[in-house]
Amino acid sequence: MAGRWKNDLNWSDVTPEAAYLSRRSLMRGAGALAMATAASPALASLGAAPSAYSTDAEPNTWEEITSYNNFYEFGTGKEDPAQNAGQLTTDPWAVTIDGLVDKPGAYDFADIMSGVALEERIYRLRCVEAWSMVVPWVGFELADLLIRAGVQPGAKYIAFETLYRPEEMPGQRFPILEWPYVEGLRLDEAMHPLTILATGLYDRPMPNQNGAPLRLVVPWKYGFKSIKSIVRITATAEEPPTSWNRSAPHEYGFYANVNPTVDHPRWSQATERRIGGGLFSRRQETLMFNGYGDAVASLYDGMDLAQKF
Ligand SMILES: Nc1nc2c(c(=O)[nH]1)N[C@H]1C(S)=C(S)[C@@H](COP(=O)(O)O)O[C@H]1N2
Ligand SMILES: [Mo]
Repeated sequence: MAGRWKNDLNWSDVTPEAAYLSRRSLMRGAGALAMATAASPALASLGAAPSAYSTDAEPNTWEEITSYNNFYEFGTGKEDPAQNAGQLTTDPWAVTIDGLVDKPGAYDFADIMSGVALEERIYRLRCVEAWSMVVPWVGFELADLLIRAGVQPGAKYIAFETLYRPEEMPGQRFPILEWPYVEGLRLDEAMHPLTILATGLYDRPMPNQNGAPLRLVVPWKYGFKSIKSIVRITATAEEPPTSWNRSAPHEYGFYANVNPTVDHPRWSQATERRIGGGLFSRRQETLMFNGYGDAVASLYDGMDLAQKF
């Protein structure tokens, strides 16, 4: 049964951070959208507005972003998701919002979308495997949805769950991870204006291999926190389990903040390979919090980041 939102809260309830990021000009945003539209005549534009939170870095191409993926539900190879995700049914789609919220329910994707203002957010994405991309996501702030659901005072964390449907997700027929894929954020991380639920990229609806119809994007954390194809969002008092932490706790922590000074036990995190950089391109330095430190470092004041990795 689909719930209906009461739009009794407005967007000003979500206070944006001071404009700490260099403002991306509207002209540049408009140009990027026009280009994307020209490159994809078959699909309707989502009409997302540009955002001051976007990076000025050159986005990766549609081809790169949609053909080099991690989505283990469709296989462990980088090309498996593009090959196998086409069979995923994303309509109808419902997201259950439950736990410590005022308005729990199973909400139709359309209901969720009816109350949000879509923005383009061009973010750096840094995978824990030390490759990176720049992706022009389309989405809305997770905080908008959490405010509409009415997160209750006792909630300290937000848990997320991916669809479990082995008939359409061949990777789930194998015990690669414990299924379904689960992730979590501390409530303040979830409410941060950089944290979005993305429903598209390059001004087009989200391709299945990138996590259709909606996936999390947390740009200052390693990519595995950005859980795809979400069917459940739960407000909870306890730190929720997360898939990669469950699978290899000494390698992947709950926080997973991008940190060039804390190496993975099996490789350095000091540098990264930008996808599409070309065969002879130099690796680039990985930035603390993936370059979003001005916006998020204060969330971790007094925390030992080598301990809480
Ligand atoms: N459900 C689910 N979400 C997932 C993954 C996954 O295997 N399953 N992989 C994660 C990892 S490791 C990364 S780097 C990003 C990749 O997102 P992209 O393929 O859109 O670039 O998705 C994350 N979200
Ligand atoms: Mo990743």
